[in-house]
Amino acid sequence: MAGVMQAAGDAARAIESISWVLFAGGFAIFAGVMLLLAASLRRRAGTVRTRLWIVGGGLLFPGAVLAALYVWTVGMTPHWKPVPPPGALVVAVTGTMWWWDVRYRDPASGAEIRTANEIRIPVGRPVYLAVDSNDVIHSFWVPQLAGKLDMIPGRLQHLLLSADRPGTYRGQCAEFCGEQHARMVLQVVAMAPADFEAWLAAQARPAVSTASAGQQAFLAHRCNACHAVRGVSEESRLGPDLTHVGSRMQLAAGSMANTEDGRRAWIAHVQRIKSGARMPSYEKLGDETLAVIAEWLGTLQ
Ligand code: HEC
Ligand SMILES: [Cu+2]
Repeated sequence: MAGVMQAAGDAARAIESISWVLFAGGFAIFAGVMLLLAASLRRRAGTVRTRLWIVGGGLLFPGAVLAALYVWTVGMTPHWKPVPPPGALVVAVTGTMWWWDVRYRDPASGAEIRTANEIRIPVGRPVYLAVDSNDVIHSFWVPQLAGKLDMIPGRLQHLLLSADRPGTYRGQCAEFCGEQHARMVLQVVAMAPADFEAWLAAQARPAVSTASAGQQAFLAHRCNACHAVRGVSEESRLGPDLTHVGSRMQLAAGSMANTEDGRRAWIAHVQRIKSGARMPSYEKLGDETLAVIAEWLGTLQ
């Protein structure tokens, strides 16, 4: 279980410590109250100093505890940073019903690199996420790395996180956003810095245009009306950028594994797999066409 209590970065670790203190403190106070209750039942009326207990236990004690928690947690909460700290990797993430559009800048050329549903980051380097939404309010939440941040249309917000060990950290939209909210999953993959640089350089390259039957079918059936494949077609942004779709682990925001069968099933039966998704089902293309498209998409590494 990859949850809040297995923090893998500073922002999440603050939340983990606060949670432990709240659990332990809450339990201790609950146990104390139960002991007092038991003791009070054994006393005879008139021997308890009511006023002392009301003022001390009912006002001063909770006041002191809450004030201390307030000072401690405010000090620990990561502060909002209007600009990225030096050396940070900047990544833009836009929530869309029901997937995640992810953009990087190519450090070599400054060009934009788009991908979807998967954010790769270098271990140990601060990552400054610029987060917003295309439609309704979503919420960015990768419990092992940081707290939640709402993704609000028309408002750019920032989240600073870092991973201190390599791994794949699951994220999930945490604000109900419509029928496929549950299938709005994202993966954050923390990699060794050199591996990350190599991955980013590969993502920066356009897809190699081939005269394959798969590419021809993709264009002939106007998949590019919604999907960009850099180097092949640069049209719409209504759907995820597919330039390097073959390099991703999962399809359609965690709906299925990114295998050839998975891609074929997805294209044919979108509305059965993720009903309401903003892409039509393409059973009508027939097995052979679906197979060549699925195969070609797999070559887009
Ligand atoms: C009307 C717009 C539209 C058209 C046309 C369209 N798609 Fe999509 N496609 C989408 C959207 C939106 C998603 C994201 C769905 C989701 O995850 O909720 C998507 C997701 C996908 C994915 C998964 C991508 C990922 O990163 O997980 C693949 C693969 C895909 N489409 C292939 C195709 C192919 C092949 C065609 C043509 C036969 C096609 N699409 C036509 C809108 C479209
Ligand atoms: Cu959601």
